[in-house]
Amino acid sequence: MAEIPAAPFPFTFDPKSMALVVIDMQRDFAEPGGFGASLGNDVSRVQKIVPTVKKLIEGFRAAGLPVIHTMECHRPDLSDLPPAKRDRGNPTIRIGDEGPMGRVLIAGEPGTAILEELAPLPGEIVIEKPGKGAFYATPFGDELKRLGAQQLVFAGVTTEVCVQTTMREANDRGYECLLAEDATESYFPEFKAAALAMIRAQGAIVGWTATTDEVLQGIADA
Ligand code: C5J
Repeated sequence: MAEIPAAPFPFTFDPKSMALVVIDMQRDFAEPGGFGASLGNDVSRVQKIVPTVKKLIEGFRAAGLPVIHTMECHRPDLSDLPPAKRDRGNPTIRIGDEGPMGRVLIAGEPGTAILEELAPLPGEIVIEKPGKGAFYATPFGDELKRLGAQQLVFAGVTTEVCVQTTMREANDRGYECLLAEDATESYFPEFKAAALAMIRAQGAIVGWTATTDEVLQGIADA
């Protein structure tokens, strides 16, 4: 077994069962004119982690380990968008509306795409998810089983919403989860700090956290 010097204690792993899950690094959350900005958020916070997420992705690829990407998005007919989700908040444009980057958070629209720098390679798994968690109404669980993945490293946005929800869902399903601290971000720095603390509290009740360099060093030493 290999080891990453994580908090609250080292994360031991078998490289054969490791995968990277990159959550929702989409233009709609990172660029002006998208869903995140429509809710009044400072999207530059998300842009700042792009080089670190890229480094993590490239490290997994170089080690021959799977990279899975998720995208929060809905069908063009909105049949998978509960009114409770569409009506929430006070955005300038709602999910499904026409915005500067096409229809907001709709599959296939320019704004829904993963950022170009982090684009999936042909053959990498891309999970389109209508919820905050990646297991709900998607083939994510089946894909993890197919890969034989048991230990998951997480990156992406936002820390306390889609990342934490997916980590909690994965933890309940028996996966061991580690969040790369500097490859995730929130629009609210205090929520990011709280989410990291919650995840590793009580002896890793949801999982572990470590820096991208610590993760990549652990993989390189394995
Ligand atoms: C949000 C996400 N925050 N990907 N989505 O609505 O975290």
